[in-house]
Amino acid sequence: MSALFADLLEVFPEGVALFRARLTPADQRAILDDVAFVIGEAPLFRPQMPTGPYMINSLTNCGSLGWISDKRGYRYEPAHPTTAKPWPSIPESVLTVAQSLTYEAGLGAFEPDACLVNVYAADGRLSLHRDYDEADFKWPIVSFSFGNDADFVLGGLKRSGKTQSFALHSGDVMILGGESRLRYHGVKRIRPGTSPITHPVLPEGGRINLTLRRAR
Ligand code: MD3
Ligand code: FE
Repeated sequence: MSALFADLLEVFPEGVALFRARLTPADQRAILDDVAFVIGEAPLFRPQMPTGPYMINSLTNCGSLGWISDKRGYRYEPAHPTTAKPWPSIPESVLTVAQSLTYEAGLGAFEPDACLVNVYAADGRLSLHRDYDEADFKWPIVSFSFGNDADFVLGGLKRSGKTQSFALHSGDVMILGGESRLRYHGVKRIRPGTSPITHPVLPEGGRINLTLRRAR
Protein backbone atom coordinates (compact mmCIF):
# COMPACT_ATOMS: atom_id res chain seq x y z
CA MET A 1 0.00 0.00 0.00
CA SER A 2 1.22 3.53 -0.73
CA ALA A 3 2.46 5.28 2.39
CA LEU A 4 0.45 8.36 1.39
CA PHE A 5 -2.86 6.61 2.03
CA ALA A 6 -1.81 4.25 4.82
CA ASP A 7 -3.45 6.46 7.47
CA LEU A 8 -6.75 6.77 5.62
CA LEU A 9 -7.54 3.12 5.13
CA GLU A 10 -9.19 1.39 8.04
CA VAL A 11 -9.94 -2.28 7.60
CA PHE A 12 -12.63 -3.88 9.75
CA PRO A 13 -14.18 -7.32 9.95
CA GLU A 14 -17.37 -8.13 8.02
CA GLY A 15 -20.44 -6.53 9.58
CA VAL A 16 -18.61 -3.46 10.93
CA ALA A 17 -19.37 -0.10 9.31
CA LEU A 18 -17.65 2.95 10.77
CA PHE A 19 -18.93 6.31 9.51
CA ARG A 20 -16.18 8.71 10.55
CA ALA A 21 -17.23 12.28 11.44
CA ARG A 22 -20.73 11.68 10.08
CA LEU A 23 -22.17 14.22 12.52
CA THR A 24 -21.06 17.85 12.29
CA PRO A 25 -20.40 19.73 15.55
CA ALA A 26 -23.84 21.37 15.11
CA ASP A 27 -25.47 17.92 14.63
CA GLN A 28 -23.66 16.67 17.73
CA ARG A 29 -24.87 19.59 19.87
CA ALA A 30 -28.45 19.18 18.63
CA ILE A 31 -28.41 15.47 19.58
CA LEU A 32 -26.87 16.29 22.98
CA ASP A 33 -29.71 18.78 23.58
CA ASP A 34 -32.08 15.82 23.11
CA VAL A 35 -29.89 13.68 25.39
CA ALA A 36 -30.19 16.42 28.05
CA PHE A 37 -33.98 16.10 27.80
CA VAL A 38 -33.75 12.30 28.14
CA ILE A 39 -31.53 12.61 31.24
CA GLY A 40 -34.02 15.12 32.70
CA GLU A 41 -36.85 12.59 32.33
CA ALA A 42 -34.80 9.49 33.19
CA PRO A 43 -31.97 10.37 35.58
CA LEU A 44 -28.54 8.79 35.20
CA PHE A 45 -27.85 5.84 37.50
CA ARG A 46 -24.96 3.52 38.26
CA PRO A 47 -26.19 -0.05 38.01
CA GLN A 48 -25.10 -2.71 40.43
CA MET A 49 -23.48 -5.68 38.72
CA PRO A 50 -24.76 -9.15 39.68
CA THR A 51 -21.26 -9.89 41.01
CA GLY A 52 -21.38 -7.05 43.56
CA PRO A 53 -19.59 -3.86 42.48
CA TYR A 54 -21.23 -0.95 40.70
CA MET A 55 -20.59 -0.11 37.06
CA ILE A 56 -17.98 2.59 36.64
CA ASN A 57 -20.02 4.54 34.04
CA SER A 58 -23.41 6.07 34.67
CA LEU A 59 -26.23 5.36 32.29
CA THR A 60 -29.84 5.83 31.37
CA ASN A 61 -32.06 4.79 28.48
CA CYS A 62 -34.68 5.90 26.03
CA GLY A 63 -37.03 3.83 23.89
CA SER A 64 -39.75 1.40 24.94
CA LEU A 65 -37.14 -0.76 26.69
CA GLY A 66 -34.00 0.10 28.64
CA TRP A 67 -31.02 -1.99 29.72
CA ILE A 68 -30.50 -2.32 33.47
CA SER A 69 -28.41 -4.44 35.79
CA ASP A 70 -28.92 -5.32 39.45
CA LYS A 71 -28.22 -8.27 41.72
CA ARG A 72 -30.77 -10.33 39.76
CA GLY A 73 -28.77 -9.87 36.55
CA TYR A 74 -28.86 -7.90 33.30
CA ARG A 75 -32.05 -7.37 31.37
CA TYR A 76 -34.26 -4.93 29.45
CA GLU A 77 -37.07 -3.28 31.41
CA PRO A 78 -39.87 -0.90 30.32
CA ALA A 79 -39.35 1.50 33.25
CA HIS A 80 -36.58 3.37 35.06
CA PRO A 81 -35.25 1.48 38.13
CA THR A 82 -35.71 4.35 40.60
CA THR A 83 -38.46 6.61 39.19
CA ALA A 84 -40.48 3.61 37.86
CA LYS A 85 -41.57 5.86 34.97
CA PRO A 86 -41.46 4.59 31.35
CA TRP A 87 -38.30 5.58 29.49
CA PRO A 88 -38.65 8.67 27.24
CA SER A 89 -38.82 7.92 23.53
CA ILE A 90 -35.75 7.72 21.29
CA PRO A 91 -35.12 11.25 19.92
CA GLU A 92 -35.91 11.63 16.19
CA SER A 93 -32.46 13.24 15.77
CA VAL A 94 -30.69 9.93 16.50
CA LEU A 95 -33.33 7.59 15.14
CA THR A 96 -33.28 9.09 11.63
CA VAL A 97 -29.46 8.99 11.40
CA ALA A 98 -29.32 5.40 12.71
CA GLN A 99 -31.95 4.27 10.22
CA SER A 100 -30.45 5.99 7.19
CA LEU A 101 -26.89 4.77 7.93
CA THR A 102 -28.10 1.19 8.51
CA TYR A 103 -29.75 1.35 5.12
CA GLU A 104 -26.57 2.91 3.61
CA ALA A 105 -24.52 0.06 5.09
CA GLY A 106 -26.68 -2.42 3.15
CA LEU A 107 -28.33 -3.81 6.29
CA GLY A 108 -31.89 -2.81 5.38
CA ALA A 109 -34.49 -1.45 7.79
CA PHE A 110 -33.66 -0.91 11.47
CA GLU A 111 -36.45 -0.63 14.03
CA PRO A 112 -34.73 -0.13 17.39
CA ASP A 113 -36.79 -0.32 20.58
CA ALA A 114 -33.99 0.57 23.03
CA CYS A 115 -31.25 3.19 23.28
CA LEU A 116 -28.63 2.96 26.01
CA VAL A 117 -27.04 6.26 27.03
CA ASN A 118 -23.56 5.61 28.50
CA VAL A 119 -21.89 8.53 30.29
CA TYR A 120 -18.14 8.13 30.85
CA ALA A 121 -16.31 10.34 33.35
CA ALA A 122 -12.65 11.15 32.62
CA ASP A 123 -11.65 7.82 34.22
CA GLY A 124 -14.50 5.87 32.60
CA ARG A 125 -13.98 2.56 30.83
CA LEU A 126 -15.91 -0.52 29.81
CA SER A 127 -14.41 -3.97 30.22
CA LEU A 128 -14.42 -6.50 27.39
CA HIS A 129 -17.94 -7.90 26.95
CA ARG A 130 -20.53 -9.02 24.40
CA ASP A 131 -23.99 -7.52 23.98
CA TYR A 132 -25.95 -10.68 24.56
CA ASP A 133 -29.21 -9.65 26.24
CA GLU A 134 -31.19 -8.98 23.05
CA ALA A 135 -33.71 -11.44 21.64
CA ASP A 136 -32.54 -11.62 18.02
CA PHE A 137 -28.93 -11.02 16.99
CA LYS A 138 -29.92 -10.50 13.35
CA TRP A 139 -30.56 -6.84 14.29
CA PRO A 140 -27.48 -4.59 14.26
CA ILE A 141 -26.41 -2.19 17.01
CA VAL A 142 -25.78 1.44 16.05
CA SER A 143 -23.39 3.46 18.21
CA PHE A 144 -22.86 7.25 18.41
CA SER A 145 -19.83 8.89 20.07
CA PHE A 146 -19.72 12.38 21.63
CA GLY A 147 -17.02 14.26 23.51
CA ASN A 148 -13.52 12.98 24.13
CA ASP A 149 -11.93 10.20 22.10
CA ALA A 150 -12.28 6.64 23.35
CA ASP A 151 -9.65 3.94 22.82
CA PHE A 152 -11.98 1.22 21.60
CA VAL A 153 -11.10 -2.48 21.45
CA LEU A 154 -12.80 -4.83 19.02
CA GLY A 155 -12.21 -8.52 19.68
CA GLY A 156 -13.31 -11.82 18.31
CA LEU A 157 -16.23 -14.15 18.91
CA LYS A 158 -14.37 -15.71 21.84
CA ARG A 159 -12.98 -13.71 24.77
CA SER A 160 -9.50 -15.01 23.97
CA GLY A 161 -9.67 -13.92 20.31
CA LYS A 162 -7.35 -11.47 18.57
CA THR A 163 -8.22 -7.80 19.19
CA GLN A 164 -7.95 -4.62 17.13
CA SER A 165 -7.81 -1.16 18.74
CA PHE A 166 -8.80 2.17 17.29
CA ALA A 167 -10.14 5.53 18.46
CA LEU A 168 -13.79 6.55 18.36
CA HIS A 169 -14.13 10.30 17.93
CA SER A 170 -16.99 12.69 18.61
CA GLY A 171 -19.34 12.56 15.62
CA ASP A 172 -18.45 8.99 14.59
CA VAL A 173 -21.28 6.52 14.04
CA MET A 174 -20.49 2.79 14.08
CA ILE A 175 -22.75 -0.08 13.05
CA LEU A 176 -22.17 -3.63 14.28
CA GLY A 177 -24.08 -6.24 12.38
CA GLY A 178 -23.71 -9.57 10.67
CA GLU A 179 -21.00 -11.84 12.05
CA SER A 180 -19.59 -8.95 14.11
CA ARG A 181 -22.74 -8.49 16.16
CA LEU A 182 -21.48 -10.87 18.84
CA ARG A 183 -17.85 -9.78 18.93
CA TYR A 184 -16.26 -8.96 22.24
CA HIS A 185 -15.55 -5.24 22.64
CA GLY A 186 -14.70 -2.63 25.26
CA VAL A 187 -13.35 0.85 25.98
CA LYS A 188 -9.81 0.97 27.40
CA ARG A 189 -9.64 4.67 28.23
CA ILE A 190 -10.89 8.13 27.42
CA ARG A 191 -8.41 10.72 26.09
CA PRO A 192 -8.88 14.06 27.87
CA GLY A 193 -8.77 17.27 25.87
CA THR A 194 -9.64 15.65 22.53
CA SER A 195 -13.31 16.69 22.25
CA PRO A 196 -14.10 19.05 19.36
CA ILE A 197 -17.26 20.19 21.17
CA THR A 198 -18.48 21.22 24.59
CA HIS A 199 -22.01 20.74 25.88
CA PRO A 200 -23.55 20.92 29.36
CA VAL A 201 -24.28 17.15 29.37
CA LEU A 202 -20.67 16.19 28.55
CA PRO A 203 -18.76 15.51 31.77
CA GLU A 204 -15.42 17.34 32.15
CA GLY A 205 -12.85 15.09 30.48
CA GLY A 206 -15.56 12.56 29.62
CA ARG A 207 -17.60 11.10 26.82
CA ILE A 208 -21.15 10.02 25.93
CA ASN A 209 -22.02 6.99 23.85
CA LEU A 210 -25.48 6.12 22.57
CA THR A 211 -26.23 2.57 21.41
CA LEU A 212 -29.47 1.87 19.59
CA ARG A 213 -30.64 -1.71 19.81
CA ARG A 214 -33.55 -3.98 19.09
CA ALA A 215 -34.08 -5.71 22.43
CA ARG A 216 -37.21 -7.79 21.61
C1 MD3 B 1 -19.00 -4.26 18.81
N1 MD3 B 1 -20.53 0.73 24.37
O1 MD3 B 1 -22.94 0.13 25.46
S1 MD3 B 1 -20.14 1.32 21.35
C2 MD3 B 1 -22.23 -0.81 25.11
O2 MD3 B 1 -18.23 3.12 23.28
C3 MD3 B 1 -20.89 -0.54 24.53
O3 MD3 B 1 -19.53 3.12 24.97
C4 MD3 B 1 -19.20 1.08 23.88
O4 MD3 B 1 -20.20 -1.46 24.24
C5 MD3 B 1 -18.98 2.55 24.05
O5 MD3 B 1 -22.57 -2.00 25.17
C6 MD3 B 1 -19.01 0.65 22.50
C7 MD3 B 1 -19.76 0.38 19.97
C8 MD3 B 1 -20.24 -1.04 20.00
C9 MD3 B 1 -21.51 -1.37 20.42
C10 MD3 B 1 -21.94 -2.67 20.30
C11 MD3 B 1 -21.12 -3.65 19.75
C12 MD3 B 1 -19.41 -1.99 19.51
C13 MD3 B 1 -19.84 -3.31 19.38
C14 MD3 B 1 -21.56 -4.98 19.56
C15 MD3 B 1 -20.72 -5.91 18.97
C16 MD3 B 1 -19.44 -5.56 18.62
FE1 FE C 1 -21.32 -3.31 24.22
